Amino acid sequence: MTEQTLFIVKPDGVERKLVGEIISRFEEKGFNILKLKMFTFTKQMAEEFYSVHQSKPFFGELVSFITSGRVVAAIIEGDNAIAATRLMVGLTKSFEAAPGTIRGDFGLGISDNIIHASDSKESFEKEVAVVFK
Ligand code: FUP
Repeated sequence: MTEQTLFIVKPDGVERKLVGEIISRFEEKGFNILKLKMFTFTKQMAEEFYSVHQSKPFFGELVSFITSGRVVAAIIEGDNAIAATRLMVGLTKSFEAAPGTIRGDFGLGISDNIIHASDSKESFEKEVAVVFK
């Protein structure tokens, strides 16, 4: 089933010059890139983007980290894009993410876990509305 999803290379990924490597992985996997955008989240955008986490103890840190520098957002398209992308990204805590995944190969952090990817069609639609408005 052809589907679209969104990923965002977070400020740590941009800072560490991993943008090209990460986009390459998705191209090599077979996805089409439909949109690309480099920008810096405002606090208001970040709070909206992460609103499902509003009540969590890590919300402040999450907003502060994602607004700390430039990010690169991509909308990609391919078969089972949402699930396939989540597999390529790896578990949330980078130190638990399997080798071969983006988080598993490039980091150890939790807030600074290099990349975000939509976890459902609903999240994708909500996130695109924030990022590509
Ligand atoms: P993921 O979908 O893997 O990006 O993870 P979540 O949606 O569960 O969490 C979103 C972001 O919140 C993570 F990227 C990092 C941050 N987070 C923490 O800082 N601490 C936690 O215990 C869980 C998530």
